Amino acid sequence: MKSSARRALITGITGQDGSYLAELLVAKGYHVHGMVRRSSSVGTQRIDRLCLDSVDGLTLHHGDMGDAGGLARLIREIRPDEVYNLAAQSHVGVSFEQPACTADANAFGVLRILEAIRDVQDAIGDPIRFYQASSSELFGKATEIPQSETTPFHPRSPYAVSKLYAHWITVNYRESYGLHASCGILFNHESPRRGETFVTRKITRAAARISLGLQETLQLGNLDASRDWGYAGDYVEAMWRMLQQDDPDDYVIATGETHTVREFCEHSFGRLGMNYRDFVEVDQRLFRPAEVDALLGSPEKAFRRLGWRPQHSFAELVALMVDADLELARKELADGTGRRAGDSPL
Ligand code: NAP
Ligand code: G4F
Repeated sequence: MKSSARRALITGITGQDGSYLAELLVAKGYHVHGMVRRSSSVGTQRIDRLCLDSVDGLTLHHGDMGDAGGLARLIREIRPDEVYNLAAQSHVGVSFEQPACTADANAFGVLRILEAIRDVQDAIGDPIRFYQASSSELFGKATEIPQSETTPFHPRSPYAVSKLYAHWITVNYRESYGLHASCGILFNHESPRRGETFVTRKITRAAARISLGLQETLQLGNLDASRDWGYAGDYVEAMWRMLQQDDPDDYVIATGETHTVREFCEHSFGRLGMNYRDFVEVDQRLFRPAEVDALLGSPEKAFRRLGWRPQHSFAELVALMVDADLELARKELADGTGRRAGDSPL
């Protein structure tokens, strides 16, 4: 029996985007089902507040992108109206160290979900709309500036190659079986909930800790890479809008502005009255075997068709991340929990 509330399944609900999307969908009256993988320690911090606030609007299930049977059972039991596939080994640098497990979760995991959706849809007749988290990493060694939906792909990492398969298998299931399946080609998006080993969060966390004497230096790799950085809270709205369209399609989601890692450092340390040059050290071990030098998105199609616009500027993004990390660092100082050893070497 289907209840009247629309049902959404989010894989990767414990991640940065999953937590913002879950909040958005619960606020819109959805019943959200979140897939969580089993871990030796609980990893649901980003959705803890939501779990407390929306007892009736959120149900968590165990599942893993590697487990085809479990994914199929979940979709059969939940019978979601919408599936948002956000689960992935999402760190580009780590994908060079773990290419096979990256491919299994990010590429074949998507195939497993698409197969499950196809089977359930055929059996029950109700359409299930599907969102795939594609990435600007697909453009890699980009042949056009800015990059749009028609720019050729040239992936530069095992992560990007896995996302390339995921992207094309989603397009293929749309064309072959008529699935309402859309890919959001999202450029980098950040927030205070960003994982601590991605460069933006690594910088804002370190700047805050250094300003309070909890850390002395920050080791980074390539400072000259540039990215089109937006705010994650804005980007999940675009995901939802894609699935509300009559016809499925693929969309670039970006701000249309690019900044270097060096500029991100300047702004972050500058907000706390410091010069990044006094604290940042370049560590050759943090360079990647193949780099994506520059990314800049053209979100024109999303502006026109989805009516979507980013709501936060680059300066606002840096400010909200630095301020949140300063609050966290103050708490660490007060609790005595700050790690004196400093930043993660990753
Ligand atoms: P994230 O914070 O790293 O979250 C990834 C999520 O996937 C986590 O919930 C993680 O669970 C889960 N996961 C990883 N491997 C899994 C597996 N084998 N089975 C089940 N769940 C698994 O990533 P994000 O920044 O929110 O990004 C969301 C999605 O968008 C990802 O697919 C990413 O590749 C893609 N994307 C991100 C960006 C960006 O700038 N953020 C841009 C383009 C595309 P745990 O909590 O247990 O680790
Ligand atoms: O923050 P990053 O690790 O993000 P990257 O590689 O752009 O990937 C993120 O965005 C993609 C969208 O384009 C997503 F698909 C993906 O899932 C992920 O969310 O690195 C950004 C840049 C790179 O050029 C990297 O070489 O920063 C450079 N960088 C310099 N020093 C560093 C560091 N990156 C990390 N993680 N750590 C460093 O110390």
